[in-house]
Amino acid sequence: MRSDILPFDQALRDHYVEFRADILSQIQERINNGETGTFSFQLTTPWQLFDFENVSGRHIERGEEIFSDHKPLENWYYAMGSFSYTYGAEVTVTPTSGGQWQVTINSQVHVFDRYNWDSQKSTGLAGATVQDIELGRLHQVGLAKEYEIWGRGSIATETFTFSP
Ligand SMILES: [Ca+2]
Repeated sequence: MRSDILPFDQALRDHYVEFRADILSQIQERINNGETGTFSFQLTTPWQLFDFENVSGRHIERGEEIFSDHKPLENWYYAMGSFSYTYGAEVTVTPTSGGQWQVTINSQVHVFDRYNWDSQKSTGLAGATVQDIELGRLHQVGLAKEYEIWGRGSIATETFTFSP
């Protein structure tokens, strides 16, 4: 998914920078509060929204032939539209010599989407505009089904030395 949706990959990189800064300030706070031995904690970020139509440097409008150069991106767009993601991490901090600490962050990306039909929106599909409310009616009569998508990435490990 990250390799198909490069703007999402970039959003994750940017989000991880913020997440890592939050982790470091939590570590700093715990050490300030008197931690002297190894400690661990878990942290998750609030859910973030990834919206194809809000990707910087790229103007995307429904119904436009904008994915002709990148089929996998188009597939994700039609399967999920906008979706939510979050980072979760397990952090372990161990004192080393000279007042420094070794930090290990095991982090993982989670993705969530509820594929439902929104009567305010329409999508250009095969040259025709299909109103979402029509698709919603299909759902109501049992021809199409709303569903949820949950996904998670592999665990990434980062280890480094932290000087309070
Ligand atoms: Ca969606």
